[in-house]
Amino acid sequence: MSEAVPMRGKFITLEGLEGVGKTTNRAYVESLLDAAGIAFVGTREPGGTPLGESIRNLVLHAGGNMSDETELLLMAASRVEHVAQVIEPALQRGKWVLCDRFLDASIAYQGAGRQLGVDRVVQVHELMGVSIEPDLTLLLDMPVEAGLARMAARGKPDRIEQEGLGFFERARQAYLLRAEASPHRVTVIDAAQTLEQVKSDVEAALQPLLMTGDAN
Ligand code: Z5A
Repeated sequence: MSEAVPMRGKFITLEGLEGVGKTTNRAYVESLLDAAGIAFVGTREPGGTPLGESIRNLVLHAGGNMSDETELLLMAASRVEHVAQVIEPALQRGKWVLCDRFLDASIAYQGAGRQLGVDRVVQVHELMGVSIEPDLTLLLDMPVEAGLARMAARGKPDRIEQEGLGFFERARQAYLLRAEASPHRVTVIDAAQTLEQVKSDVEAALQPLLMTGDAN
């Protein structure tokens, strides 16, 4: 007798600029999934696999110059491994995947921030066979300066965090355009609100998925 195939899990991503509260709200989403009895994998990009974490270290902390194209290819390489080894297998087993950043981040940072162009970023991923799309993306949005101010108390900025305001403004606009183009997938949350208000919006955005999802 053949085994029943589990219902495919849901894929949720958290996106936004520095300091908007992705890490904080990832923990909150995890607590909501736990409370709903949903088995999930929590992960991040760049990273999420041993190779991906090495790439993360390289791309965020490499000394000297790195071309923008190399930066894009490293982000994509980390993602290819992540999808193949972690995300897709988990979804196929019926687990949900909660990921801190995904393709939208490359479109925002490399496509718009580095001005490589959205089409080029999409083409690189198509070429590599990365076609998976999140079921829900929580885009935490707030003015660039406010996010950077939240991060000011943290230690030495990484290679990308050292960019100027123009870079982050372009990335923010690209994120908002992605949301406008895919309102069914991307929920924009005002990250400048109090944490309690943000959490309440996060929970509301998650509800429809929790209602349709298979709590396994
Ligand atoms: N990157 C890329 O270029 N291309 C790609 O394809 C991918 C990534 C995938 C690493 O990302 C870098 O890689 C990132 C983009 C690039 N670089 N930059 N610049 P990351 O996700 O690891 O790092 P990050 O974006 O810099 O995240 P972060 O610094 O950890 O920030 P966060 O997770 O969004 O924020 P947080 O740690 O949850 O909160 C920050 C502080 O604010 C903290 O003290 C909180 O307690 C506080 N906080 C949070 N919410 C609130 C509210 N609502 N009110 C008041 N205070 C709050």
